[in-house]
Amino acid sequence: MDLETISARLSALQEAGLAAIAGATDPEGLETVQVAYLGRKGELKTLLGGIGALPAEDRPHVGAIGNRVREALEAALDARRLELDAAALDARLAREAVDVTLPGRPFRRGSLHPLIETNREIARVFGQFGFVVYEGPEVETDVRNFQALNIPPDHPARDLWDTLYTDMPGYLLRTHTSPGQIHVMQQAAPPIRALLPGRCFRYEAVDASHGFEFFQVEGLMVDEGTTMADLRGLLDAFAHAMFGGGRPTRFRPGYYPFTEPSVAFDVQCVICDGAGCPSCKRTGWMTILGAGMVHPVVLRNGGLDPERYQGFAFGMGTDRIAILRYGIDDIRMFIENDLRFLEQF
Ligand code: 2NL
Repeated sequence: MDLETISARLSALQEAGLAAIAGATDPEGLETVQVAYLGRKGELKTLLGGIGALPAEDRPHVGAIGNRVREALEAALDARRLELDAAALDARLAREAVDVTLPGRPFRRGSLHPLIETNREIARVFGQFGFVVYEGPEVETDVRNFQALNIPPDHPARDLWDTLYTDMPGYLLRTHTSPGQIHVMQQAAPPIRALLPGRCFRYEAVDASHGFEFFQVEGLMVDEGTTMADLRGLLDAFAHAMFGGGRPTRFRPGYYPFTEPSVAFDVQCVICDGAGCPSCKRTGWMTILGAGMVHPVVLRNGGLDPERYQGFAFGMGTDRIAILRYGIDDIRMFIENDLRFLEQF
């Protein structure tokens, strides 16, 4: 190969290279072009490899041309790389542009379920009297749910048709939150002021006033010298906080195996103010909870000495309290989760 041929090939190579660089449309394509022309096994290296066949005096000349070609290609590569990067940035900015003048997406606020709301309100009121909220398990032992509470084996509540039993012998779904109070008595030392809200289960035929699961809140106080008068004063304060100050209340005799004596606690009907209406079955009173002095046998089962300590306990269905507060007439509403109902609270 002579000087003229190799010079001509070098300038042809430069032109082809410049064209390829201009034709690259992305950074990867540009990289390929760079390797093909300037790489270790690229066209320029290959062409200059033939320099040894030239007469010695021509070699510097060809070397100089070769350098100019490489510099020209490198400059073009750098310029094209800047162009492509700028184009890629523009495209990305256009793609990710945010129109800050668009109105925001409406965001729907949730609300607490009315039963949870009611449980919290009950806990807030008793919290002011020093009652602390505890929670017990929903699966309980037969011992804590029945035996410890002085409910004998032949008691009707233990009928298969009232209690949901598990596959594991001796374990059942709690029918009230009282077994949680047994946990508290066994673990805490008096003075005890415990509040136990929670879901309970009964094997019931479902209708407007019976569900197979329901929420209950139970309270327990144990100390030296606790009396029925303490119970009455506390429940009065509760009734007034929930249903309005000054509303008359009363105790009626009741029966529970775990309290002695036992009472039903009534407030004057909030619908008719005692005049008598269908809601209170014309009695002028509405029963809101059951209560009593903790049975000595139950205290002993809780690990406490009934000669030294006395206690009272009370229990209420959250559903019932919520119905009275919100004027709802079908407790199934609480578990059906129909948003049209729930969104009203
Ligand atoms: C109701 C009545 C009541 C209790 C629950 C209780 C718990 C212990 C000891 C004694 Cl550990 N009593 N709980 C007492 C009286 C009534 O609930 O109608 N609940 C819906």
